[in-house]
Amino acid sequence: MKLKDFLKTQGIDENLAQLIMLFGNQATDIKAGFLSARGAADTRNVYGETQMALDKRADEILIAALRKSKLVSWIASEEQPDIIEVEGAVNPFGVTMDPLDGSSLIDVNLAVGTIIGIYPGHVLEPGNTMLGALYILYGPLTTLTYTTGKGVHEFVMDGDGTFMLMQENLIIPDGNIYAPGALRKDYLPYHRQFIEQLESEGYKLRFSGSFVADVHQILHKGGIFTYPAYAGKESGKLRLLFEGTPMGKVVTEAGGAVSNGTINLLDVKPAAVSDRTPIYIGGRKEIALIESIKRS
Ligand code: AFP
Repeated sequence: MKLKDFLKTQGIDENLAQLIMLFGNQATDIKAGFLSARGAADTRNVYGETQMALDKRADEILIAALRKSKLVSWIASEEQPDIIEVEGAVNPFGVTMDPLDGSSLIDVNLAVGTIIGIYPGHVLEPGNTMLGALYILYGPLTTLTYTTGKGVHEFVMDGDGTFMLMQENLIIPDGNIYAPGALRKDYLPYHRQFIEQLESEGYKLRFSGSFVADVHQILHKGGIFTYPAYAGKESGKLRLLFEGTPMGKVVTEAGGAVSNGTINLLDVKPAAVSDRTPIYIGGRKEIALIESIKRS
């Protein structure tokens, strides 16, 4: 079944369905850049990181499509210094986007992706207020995984650029994969204890450098991704709004959980779009373990 037809069966708001389609419809254009827009751009983003040409291209494609559609009032992009307000928007939605997560892997042809969070209004709200979230993964296959709070559903792009249903009502299984970000020498004591416990239980390491791809793997195989607070970066590295909450929403709706090590990440109210956070995302069992170790 096509994404468009599937969305009709879900009884969700028409504007929300159109918005999900809009993101899916940009995937072919973004993918075309993998051949034509490789390498670094000569600019840096708000975090001081070198932007890849494809980061900028994906950002421009998505912002242009959103502005044209007038489907959202607010756009917060990891590649933009400020929240963009859309003139004449037809509804009050806000979106957060990481146009191309894992962009340091473009040059080596590993999976990267687009991460989107959808809010009923302004985006500086806790993740648990989100209307939905989705990500598009550009791997050997291009897939789109979304939730609007009615299950997590996955689609695959066919040869014509149409997303076709691949798996309905995804549920994260029990698993034994761990994807640990940061350097071991910088681990804080509670995090070291957590990782050592996973290792003693035989968890296998899988970490690519692309959060969206690593979490996708955890969603399908179970286990945990973590990019913790660490010595020198006690606020963590990953972005709350662009990475943590949207992927957290997807994994939570699939029966998993997301935490900053202390509380559910979806309960955290951002102070600024640039907020960073420690993150633990994956199975409920593993999230309960880190929270209990950190409390003790
Ligand atoms: P980019 O989109 O700038 O490549 O950032 C990737 C990322 O935010 C996340 O996708 C990875 O899990 C993490 O950084 C990898 O960080 P390290 O390079 O420090 O392992």
